[in-house]
Amino acid sequence: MQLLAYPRETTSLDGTWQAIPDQYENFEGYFEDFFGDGEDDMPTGFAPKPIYEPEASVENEPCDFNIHDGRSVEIPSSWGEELPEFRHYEGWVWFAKSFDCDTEQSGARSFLRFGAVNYKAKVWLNGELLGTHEGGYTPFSFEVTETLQDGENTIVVQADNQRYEDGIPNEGTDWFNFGGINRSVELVTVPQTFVRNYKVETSLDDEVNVHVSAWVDNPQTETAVSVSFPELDREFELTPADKSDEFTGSLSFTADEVSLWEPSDPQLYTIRVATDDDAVVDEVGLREVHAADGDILLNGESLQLRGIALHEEVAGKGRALDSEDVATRFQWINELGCNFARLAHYPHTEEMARTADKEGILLWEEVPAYWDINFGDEDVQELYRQQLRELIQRDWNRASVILWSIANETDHTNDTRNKVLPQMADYVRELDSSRLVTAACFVDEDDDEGLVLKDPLEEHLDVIGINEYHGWYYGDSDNMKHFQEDPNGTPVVISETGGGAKWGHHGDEDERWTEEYQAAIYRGQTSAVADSDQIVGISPWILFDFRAPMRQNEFQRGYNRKGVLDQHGRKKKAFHVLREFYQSGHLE
Ligand code: GCB
Repeated sequence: MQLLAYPRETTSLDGTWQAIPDQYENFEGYFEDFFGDGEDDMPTGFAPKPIYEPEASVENEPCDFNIHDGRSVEIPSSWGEELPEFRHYEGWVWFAKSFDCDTEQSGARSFLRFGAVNYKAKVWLNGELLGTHEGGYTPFSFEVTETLQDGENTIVVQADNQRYEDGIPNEGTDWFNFGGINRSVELVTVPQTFVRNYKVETSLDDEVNVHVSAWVDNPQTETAVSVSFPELDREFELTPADKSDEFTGSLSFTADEVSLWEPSDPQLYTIRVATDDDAVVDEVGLREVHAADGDILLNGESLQLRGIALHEEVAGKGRALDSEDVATRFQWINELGCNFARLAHYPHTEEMARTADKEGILLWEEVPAYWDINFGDEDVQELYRQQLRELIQRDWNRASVILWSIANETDHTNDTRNKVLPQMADYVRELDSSRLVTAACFVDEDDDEGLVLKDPLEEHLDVIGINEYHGWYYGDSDNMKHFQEDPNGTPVVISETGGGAKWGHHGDEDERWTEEYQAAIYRGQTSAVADSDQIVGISPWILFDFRAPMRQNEFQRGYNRKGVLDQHGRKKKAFHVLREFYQSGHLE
């Protein structure tokens, strides 16, 4: 179960770290040898200086790798932005940080938590290997109670951003592979018995029913778990469920006692989940989402999604967003008139969802199961489940998140994929049955039938995402008007549509790469979806231009130019077309 850190006071380990690139993967042996029996066998030229007992080092000993002698970098960051000479580097980088700890003062147990390290991480504390993690976008933590020392401590992280055939994503993506410790590192201290995670689910009948589960680490027979909503003046006890660490309970409010969370009124309430000597305090929205009769319903009312897709990227910073960057993104989203955003193609920083809760922006969140995943491999399937679990258990208390997406543009003629993706959809529902499951799929062109859905995954999804580029890669921009409504009546969201333009490049509407060409595509694409009953929303591709190594023509030069803003936030004409469409009332 994912350890929640945000509803607690934690000690930040962000700030200046040391970074040592290790392109030839030389140093792991020497680093490990230093702490083990192999110390004497180290080849002289590579021997690291002892790092915890400097007085033991031999004066003037040649040393090619010293964990304390790296380049200084600020964490969190993407290393290619911090160290421009490593802009295109994919490989190992060693990171180290020393910090002081007063173990008397800190809690009974301590955990080291990483918000995200792209792509693989191997972590040591004071020379002891804590463990490894794979997956570049989700948090992980290690218990360090026994390893943490009074006084100085040193964390060492080996980060590896190579792309792997059996990775998720695998080797090919249309986004830049920013390596590094891209999100915050924290020390979380807790009592012996503590609240590891909790989940709030709301369902509506005549009343507003709120079901709360809490996972307590190291529960004792006498452990009592209470939940309170101070603003609503309600408190209740949870009872142990069948699983030994889970406690559950429910309470109901009358409809006029609470304001349900919705985009136009994103009411949040304080929730406190506590054991005798521990408490997490958070803010949650109470709301119900489900799909029925071709609609997505929020609190029983059908929703139309006026959206935009975005990558997690800031020019000059890579994938390490700070609060100001998050605020800027929501400013753009609001200016467009959106009530919805697709956080593509991997879990973004958790601050995005926390801000979306406050701003009333509905979210689509996804894992990077993108294009060609090695679906048949059991380890890959396990990694897939792990990434889903880490995302879902991180964000399942965010009212803004309504859709979990399990895949993007995977091949629907691949039998293995068609066997595995339904299992992933089921797994998501096992973890969280209070949201909708989706995936971004293709629409097929059929001579007789027009545009139709032929993806067998459809029957396993609550909402179908369709990525279509009519007017850009193929066809006319308004071709989606030939979309054949699906007899199953599953709601459809156009999860991608759009075309490219270089900001400031002007010309005729039929001149590719001009802002005018892109704006004309947007006019066609939006008009085509405006009147379809089954299409209940769109999230055009994309809010801003982003780094993409496979885009290298004279207008692109390493950027995917499909943004309605460029990478600096400058508006293209399509921004205004989309804004006007959202103001027109077609998707109300
Ligand atoms: C897609 C992908 C997205 C690409 C986009 C494009 O369908 O899902 O990751 O960036 O097309 O620009 O072609």
